[in-house]
Amino acid sequence: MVKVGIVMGSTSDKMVMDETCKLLSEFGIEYEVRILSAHRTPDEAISYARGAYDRGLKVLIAGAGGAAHLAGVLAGVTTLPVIGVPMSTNLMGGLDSLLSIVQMPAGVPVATVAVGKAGAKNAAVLALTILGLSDESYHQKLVEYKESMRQAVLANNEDGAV
Ligand code: RP5
Repeated sequence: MVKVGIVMGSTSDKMVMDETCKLLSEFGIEYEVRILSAHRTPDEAISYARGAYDRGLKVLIAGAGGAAHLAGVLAGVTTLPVIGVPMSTNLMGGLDSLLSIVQMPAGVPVATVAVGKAGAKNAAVLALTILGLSDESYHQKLVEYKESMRQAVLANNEDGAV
């Protein structure tokens, strides 16, 4: 059953948001992807977010860049947690995207992750964390993921590795 809805403002966001998809697949989390824009297809973006809870989705992830209003618009019409992924842009490396997503008014949070691919990966990890609160199998995946990161870092200190 699909648990996570990934929405991106443009196909130009796809290369970055593929990182979210890859990691969700690794975690065994079913997801769906939509290209919907807060500016170019506002009605469809809002309608998608409005129906997401009733369709059984648990988390929405929105990737957008520039005047990145997508995550905020989705958050305005859903009770699901919304994670925002800012795209890198030519303006100060994506600071425009980051501020557009993170600076939400009180009462309408968007869980904003880092700009670019690191953020796209963290959106998947955060989705796993949220799902893990009510499903032990996802929690176990998170425990294993963290342990594998720990092992990978420590391996750098083995004889001859550095
Ligand atoms: C945003 O505008 C999209 O999320 C994308 O990051 C940015 C540029 O979109 P394109 O002009 O490349 O379609 O809405």
